[in-house]
Amino acid sequence: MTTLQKIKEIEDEMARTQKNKATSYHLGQLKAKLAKLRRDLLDPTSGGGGGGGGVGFDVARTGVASVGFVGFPSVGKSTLMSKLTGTHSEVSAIDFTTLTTVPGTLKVHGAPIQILDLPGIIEGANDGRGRGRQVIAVARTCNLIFIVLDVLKPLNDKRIIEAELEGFGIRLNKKPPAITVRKKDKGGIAITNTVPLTNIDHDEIKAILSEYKLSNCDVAIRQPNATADDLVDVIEGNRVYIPAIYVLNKIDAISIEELDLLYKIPHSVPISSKEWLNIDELIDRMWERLDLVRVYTKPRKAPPDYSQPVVLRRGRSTVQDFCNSIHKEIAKQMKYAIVWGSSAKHARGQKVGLDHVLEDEDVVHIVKK
Ligand SMILES: Nc1nc2c(ncn2[C@@H]2O[C@H](COP(=O)(O)OP(=O)(O)OP(=O)(O)O)[C@@H](O)[C@H]2O)c(=O)[nH]1
Ligand SMILES: [Mg+2]
Repeated sequence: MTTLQKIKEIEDEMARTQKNKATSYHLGQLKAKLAKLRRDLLDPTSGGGGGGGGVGFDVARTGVASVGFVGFPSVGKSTLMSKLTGTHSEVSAIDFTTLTTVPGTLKVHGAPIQILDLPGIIEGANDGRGRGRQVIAVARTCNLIFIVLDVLKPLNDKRIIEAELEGFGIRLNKKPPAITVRKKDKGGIAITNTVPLTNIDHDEIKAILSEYKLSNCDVAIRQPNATADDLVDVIEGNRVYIPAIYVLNKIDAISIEELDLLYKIPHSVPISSKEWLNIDELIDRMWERLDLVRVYTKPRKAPPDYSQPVVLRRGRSTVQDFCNSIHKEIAKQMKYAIVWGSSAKHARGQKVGLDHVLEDEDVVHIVKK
């Protein structure tokens, strides 16, 4: 039996099995088995077929952050990309027009953002159909994913694409689950929870641990409504958590009433790339979700330079990161820095060291030794 057939068999069995006290151990086992098979499928060395990269998919990464466009063929990805960046990416009414990654750059609030137009995917992409696997491998490395949907097509397409990305270990608009699994040498299994367990019970947890041969470990659950999938994600460990925006394209072709309904979809922005409708909102939301930190430098006895911000990513926005992104020698030469803006304690500026965490639109002056 091939890995794909095994996956299908387990999925069918899970669909047949009702979740209750008597079946939860068995369901937990199945979930863990499924996750392991999916991992086999994606690992090119395991014989599951197909790798991550592929000819034409490795593009030079520029800019401080990247946005990847994922969607079915002909939803308008290339139309949007070409108009946003001014980079030509072939557009046509024929499916699978784009065959490789086409990179372009869009400057937002002074920050260069790399935009990656990708080929259309089809259902079954993460099982190795079409170029889907390479496309999703690129998406895995992006800081934000635009899931582009055609509003004239069934909304179920959204579910299909989400499932494809999830099958590849991408978690959309989600934080890593607040669950820890700590291995020990002996002592068996100890489960503690600071929140009530509403979606998972001890039997299911034990089944999953046993499937991963974890017979001695401490499991701590702090995640409200944690599920078996959350636990599997923590044990598997190679998940990526990426923000996503659902770009609902071609609204020029629908009525206002239909448009009102679309606005109810969380994390979505309805647009028309062809008629250039609502693109400002899309760029605003993109900026918001990228969550970048712009820092302006202030030379001695001169006003800050607001034209060229140093752009950092949240979580990597200390004074040290700021120095390094200008030149690697600067941090060594620095005596202290003066910071103005929201990260500073007072308006007249605060004296800080390399560890200080900067906020968006702060102004920094470096004092050398
Ligand atoms: N009505 C309407 N048509 C659009 C819009 N955006 C794109 N199209 C049309 O949809 C078709 C497909 O556009 P592309 O930009 O090539 O789509 P794609 O998603 O890049 O397609 P692949 O590269 O094949 O995956 C073309 O005929 C476009 O003119 C839009 O906002 N409204
Ligand atoms: Mg295209």
